[in-house]
Amino acid sequence: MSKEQVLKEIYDETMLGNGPRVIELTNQGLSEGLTPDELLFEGLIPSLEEVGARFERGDYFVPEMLIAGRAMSGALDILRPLLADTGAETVGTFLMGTVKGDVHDIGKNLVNIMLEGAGFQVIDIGVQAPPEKFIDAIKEHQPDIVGMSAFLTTTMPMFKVNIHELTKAGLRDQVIIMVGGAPVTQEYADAVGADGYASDASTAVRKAKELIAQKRALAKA
Ligand code: B1M
Repeated sequence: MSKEQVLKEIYDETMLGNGPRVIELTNQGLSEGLTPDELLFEGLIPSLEEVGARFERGDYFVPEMLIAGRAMSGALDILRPLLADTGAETVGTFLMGTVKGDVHDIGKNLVNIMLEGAGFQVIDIGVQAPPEKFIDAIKEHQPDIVGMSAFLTTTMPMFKVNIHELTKAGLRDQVIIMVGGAPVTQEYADAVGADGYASDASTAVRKAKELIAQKRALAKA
């Protein structure tokens, strides 16, 4: 099978939620010389984007989104060590969670993989994380950055709630706060008082490094 055929089939089978076949194709793609980035950005992610578009048009429903998401997660499990294996040194600690009320985690997991690959130690507190969970984890792990993901317009307001609760707990100034997720924008991040925003996983890594460098430079001055 050519590389193009593998990518096309990954796209189609992810959309159909055929998890075992997507895993098979991911392994086949790797053995035929496709890079993890190609599999991700030219096969898996475009497929989920189309799933979302079909859901919006009313052609797909929640079960179809669910099985497509599971198929993507299976492929990510294979790609995770390959994407993360850059031998980079630890550059900081990143605490990451999807906010309360939101179960989406594929995007968050992808950001985590890229962060790990860039040398961050990542602590993942999972999905539907209430403010108390962020607070307890900050106290326990003392991260440099707290990342919050929200994928629904109805859960984005949890950023503001979380930041308010962190401020009340006296923790706001100890950490850098980054937010992200499909409906989030730079304007929204500014409005809720976050320190940083990124639209995708690789930008998130760049932004995280930039924010840590700024904070360390300020601490030295
Ligand atoms: Co849901 N869902 N979903 N869904 N789902 C979306 C998000 C939606 C856009 C689909 C649509 O209508 N087009 C829509 C939200 C609309 C809105 O609010 N604007 C939607 C909806 C409505 C819902 C339900 C309400 C449906 C219902 O029940 N009626 C429901 C909500 C459940 C809940 O959370 N309470 C629901 C449920 C689900 C499933 C469980 C079935 C499943 C989730 C599976 C899982 O995550 N384990 C699911 C899926 C799969 C999707 C779509 C199809 C795919 C999401 C995804 O994984 N994308 C999605 C449509 C879409 O996004 N095209 C959709 C791929 C991923 C790599 O991209 O998540 O954007 P993304 O992550 C990116 C960036 O956002 C960024 O980097 C990531 C990697 O590049 N990023 C950050 C993420 N976090 C970051 C943090 C950062 C920085 C960057 O700093 C800290």
